Amino acid sequence: MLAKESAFKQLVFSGVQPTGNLHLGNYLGAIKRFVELQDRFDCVYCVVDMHAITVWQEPTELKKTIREVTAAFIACGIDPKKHIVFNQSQVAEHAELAWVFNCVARLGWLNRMTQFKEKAGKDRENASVGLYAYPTLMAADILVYRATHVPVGEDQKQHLELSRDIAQKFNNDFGESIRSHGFGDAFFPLPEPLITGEATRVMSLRDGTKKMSKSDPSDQSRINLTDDADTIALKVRRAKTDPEPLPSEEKGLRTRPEADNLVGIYAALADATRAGVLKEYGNAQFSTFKSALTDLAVAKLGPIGAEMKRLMNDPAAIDAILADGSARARKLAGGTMNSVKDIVGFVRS
Ligand code: AQP
Repeated sequence: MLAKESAFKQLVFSGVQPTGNLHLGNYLGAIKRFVELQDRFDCVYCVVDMHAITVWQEPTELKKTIREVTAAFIACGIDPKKHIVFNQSQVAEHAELAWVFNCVARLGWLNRMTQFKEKAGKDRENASVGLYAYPTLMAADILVYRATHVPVGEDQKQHLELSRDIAQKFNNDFGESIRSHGFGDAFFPLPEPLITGEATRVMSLRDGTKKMSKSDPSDQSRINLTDDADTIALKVRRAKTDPEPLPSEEKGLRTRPEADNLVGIYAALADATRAGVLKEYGNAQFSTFKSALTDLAVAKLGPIGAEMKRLMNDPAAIDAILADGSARARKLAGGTMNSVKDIVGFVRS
């Protein structure tokens, strides 16, 4: 029988790709949640640059976006002294454990991953091997810290389930070795996804059935964390809606994806619920609601964007945060990797 998950020290891990255009979805679905979890858990937050290169990244641009995501973490309120903030490529153990997991995960499991299908599109033969193996690297990111909780947006749920399958199979396949090395019945925890709140899947402002995404060619589809007040106001004003006023109850949003999205965004920004927002704005015209949403978004995002810009003016200070976080992450990851090598049967000096 597997050890209970509570047998593991509680630890939060999550990552964001430095692929440009950090947006409201990344903030509400992930980074805002990272900030909230800091009081209850030890946290490890990673700029996953090795994931980013699974699709082409311009090298000079990549350096800039790694620093930009780091600046966003700090500007949103993550404390890099109390917790660990670093970039993935500075901790080689992520890649090392990913290789072991490539040998644990099954082709059939990876073939089911919808993100690969969506990102590779019709030209699958031309996709990188890295894009295909993305989920095993993600499992390694989490499990190299033996993290127990992973805050992510809804789109990452399937990858998290795969991470749990990999952890479980490793624990089963190497069960005897795990026990003989004194690790009890399970070496890896089964990491829990934390997908909660009103904005686990923020949708495009141009199409309420499509996820808000960094790679959408239309900048009007998303609110970027660095957008100024005028740009936010324009994007909210132009956001697609339907002709009806807002419903007074949540069930009235079910068949209205654009209305549901805007109410969800408002609720998440205000730390409220959709029902609470509709209490105030039920039966309001979109013009009234959009103007309130603009004020709220500018009030919440304005200071973050300004702080990001200030931090980005001092890249050496950002690099120092990443160097310090990487050194601390390496210690934790190195310990796990030594144990994994012993469990798998590698000889090490
Ligand atoms: N629209 C979203 N709503 C809620 N959460 C979201 N996340 C992303 N989009 C939304 C969450 O943000 C975290 C970091 O995402 P990522 O940078 O690792 O990768 P991503 O999911 O590929 O981001 P994009 O914006 O969706 O990029 P593209 O355009 O490449 O598809 C994750 O926790 C994610 O769930």
